[in-house]
Amino acid sequence: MKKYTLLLLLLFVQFITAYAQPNIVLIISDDHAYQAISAYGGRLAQTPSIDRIANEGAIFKKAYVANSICGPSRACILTGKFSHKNGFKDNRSTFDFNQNSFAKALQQAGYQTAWIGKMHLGENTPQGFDYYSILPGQGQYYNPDFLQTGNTKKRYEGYVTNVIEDLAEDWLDQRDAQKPFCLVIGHKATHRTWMPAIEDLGRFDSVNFPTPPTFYDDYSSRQAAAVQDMTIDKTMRLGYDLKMFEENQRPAFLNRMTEEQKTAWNAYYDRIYKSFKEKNLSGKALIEWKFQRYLKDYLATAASLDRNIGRTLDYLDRHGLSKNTIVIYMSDQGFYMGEHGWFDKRFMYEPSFRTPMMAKFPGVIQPGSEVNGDVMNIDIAPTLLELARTKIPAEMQGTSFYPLLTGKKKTVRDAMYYHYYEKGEHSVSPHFGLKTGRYKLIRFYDMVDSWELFDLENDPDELHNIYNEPASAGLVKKLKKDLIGLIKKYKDNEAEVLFHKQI
Ligand code: SGN
Ligand code: CA
Repeated sequence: MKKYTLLLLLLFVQFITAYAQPNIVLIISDDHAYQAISAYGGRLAQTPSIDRIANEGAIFKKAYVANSICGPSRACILTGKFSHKNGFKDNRSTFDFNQNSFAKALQQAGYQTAWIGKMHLGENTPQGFDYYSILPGQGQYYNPDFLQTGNTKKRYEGYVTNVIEDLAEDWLDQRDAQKPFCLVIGHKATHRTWMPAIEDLGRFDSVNFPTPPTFYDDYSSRQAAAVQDMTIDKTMRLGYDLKMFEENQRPAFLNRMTEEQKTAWNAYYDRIYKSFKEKNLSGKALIEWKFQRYLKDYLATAASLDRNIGRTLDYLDRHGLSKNTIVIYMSDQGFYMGEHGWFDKRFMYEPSFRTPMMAKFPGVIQPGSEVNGDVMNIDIAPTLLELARTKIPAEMQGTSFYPLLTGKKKTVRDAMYYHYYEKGEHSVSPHFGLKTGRYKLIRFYDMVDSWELFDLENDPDELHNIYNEPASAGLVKKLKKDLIGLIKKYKDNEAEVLFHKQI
């Protein structure tokens, strides 16, 4: 009899574990390019912790964003809606927290929720999070301030990526262990101006990075690419971005550093500056020197990011949480690591439209699997809600990719829609477009008025705009029909008017 009771108890525990709502850890970094992640085959640097998520779970080869810029991307992730529906179209917007979000839906489903780190959604008080500790705006790399639940502001000494992880672990320590949780960790790294932690200064000094094949792109056949302001050559600044300063022109950001941080920082960059001056570079040699310095600093911020993601994974292991927790790692968008001669993002071209993404969830996601179906950042919210076994609000425009995680399906969408709005910094013309498996059709409007069409199979680097070629006429007609179909489906009324506007 005793044996049966024990067996029943065991079955009951198994049943409860299998059906318990899983915990969710969503890690969103800022501007982290898939080219800089070793799990993607990138050879620029090793990212062992991020790769660990891919190895223990799945790597997404075709994850894309609806609007390739910080705040808008996070608003898409949170709401499961495109920018024209969630209202946060560019970084100057302020998010309307009165609308629904995965965080609010999870709270209603019994979750405790927290957002810690960079959020970048404007001035309004966050809703949907039992706890938040967020960087104001872009935040600071050194000794950052945080806005916390209850409208308090607190400064923490240390390097931002470490501090964010510390705060995330503190929250996990203090949470109610009886309830499932959803924790969003928003990292500032690898955002401009790429300030490494003291311990990572010089980490890549002995490495010479290869320039990408499109580094000296001449932008022929692509008007919008020709008028942007985001080249390593002209836009990237020697002082501001690459920290090359005369001793008597030290930058203001040093003022926040402790004496110890300042001394180590100046010792390192003064040495680089001295050797830079001695070289007296110009022309291509100067551009390539800037490229090297850019990558060294960027990848050093990524090294700290990767270490701290390792800390998150270790915490979950140490506390027996890994088994029932889905961990998703993604960036808010992709980034140019010198492709087309650029840094920054915004364009619907692959390096910025695509974003790195991987997820692990033992028992559900097969370790070492590869997801090749297209997914978008607006799909995150419905996916999380399906995982939590709660209702997906009808207004969410994304599609849950849960069947891709379990391997039940290979695709959840045939085509992807994109709309970028911001005008100003970096001079990228607003545009919208569609990507099917093989083709990409883009309509630039406002700063430049043009259409672009790329055959990604024959031209993966998107150098040849074939929109105006007579042989493309039939294809253009078909893709335009698909594009207007998506515009109507997603009710992007502004784009519908622009679509019909004659050039
Ligand atoms: C800042 C950066 C830009 C960057 C935007 C948007 N300039 O304005 O280079 O494109 O953020 O980035 S900086 O001089 O302030 O570094 S986003 O990731 O926040 O969208
Ligand atoms: Ca960003």
